[in-house]
Amino acid sequence: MRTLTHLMAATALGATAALPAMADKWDMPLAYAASNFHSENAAEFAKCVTDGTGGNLEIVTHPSGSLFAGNEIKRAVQTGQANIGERLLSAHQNEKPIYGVDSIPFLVSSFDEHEKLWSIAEPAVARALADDNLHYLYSVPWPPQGLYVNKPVESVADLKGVKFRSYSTATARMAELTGMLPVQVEAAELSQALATGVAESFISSGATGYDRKVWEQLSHFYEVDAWLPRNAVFVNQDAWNGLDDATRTVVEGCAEEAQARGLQMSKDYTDFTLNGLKEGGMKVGRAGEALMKELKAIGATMTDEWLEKAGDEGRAIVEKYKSM
Ligand code: PCA
Repeated sequence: MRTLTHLMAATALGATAALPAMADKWDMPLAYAASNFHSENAAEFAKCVTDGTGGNLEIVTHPSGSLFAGNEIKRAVQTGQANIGERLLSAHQNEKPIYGVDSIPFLVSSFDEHEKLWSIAEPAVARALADDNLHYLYSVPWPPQGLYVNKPVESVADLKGVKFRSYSTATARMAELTGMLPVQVEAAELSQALATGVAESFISSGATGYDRKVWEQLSHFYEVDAWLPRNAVFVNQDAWNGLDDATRTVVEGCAEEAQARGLQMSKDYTDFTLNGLKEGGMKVGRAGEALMKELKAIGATMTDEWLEKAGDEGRAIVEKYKSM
């Protein structure tokens, strides 16, 4: 009997030693609706990792701010409350100006220009994230940003006193400089903010207006192409360090695919959602010349302010972009 027990214990030990590393499950908080292209892309990325590691690393996405609200996600991953997450980086420009490199008004107005800027800025952003205990994996741009309002607007004077929903320092600053009254609201709370009159205007992509069905409250979307901000996906540095090489290779491969796929999804979603706004009854079109001229003057002020804060690193990125 003693011998049998010993034998069983030895077999169990041997079997354990032969098993691969313990399977791990990572929760991935996302701020935007499950049907939004960023969230769909992240779900595909999560599946790619889960399948590619044979279930050794399972990633489970939690859209709509259901696990952590948008403005909590970066801190949650930094501190290891979640191992991985996605966040709109420009919402953290107040922490480090480099996080707002994608929100310098009117520096880039199209996907191609934006990708050119990002190819220069990406290493600096990754370094800033590393400094925040975050390992950068991939990022995807939102479509160009336009102005949503509940009335026709021909000049900045028409915006005075309008209650404005902001999602970043840049959107809030633009509101201030146009005489609007900014209040920070996550996309997940946007419909409610509009329905209760907390906000009556905002700057965003056609995508977010479409996701949140804003035609129920708002009448106009002016395409001003102010900038294209990015969502970034990052991993807690300690969690990343804990992965073996084979797992890291799978995650990196899936991330590279997600970055390319997400860019295409963003482009495809642009026209689809602008058409959706029109079908919802909104007037969608380019802003008039007078309004554009005034917004660009405000943009120039904001660009100077950003360059001042971002110092040599920021200036070098913008100068390199302009010289390309
Ligand atoms: N949608 C997000 C950020 C940029 C965008 O297009 C939002 O409005 O919160």
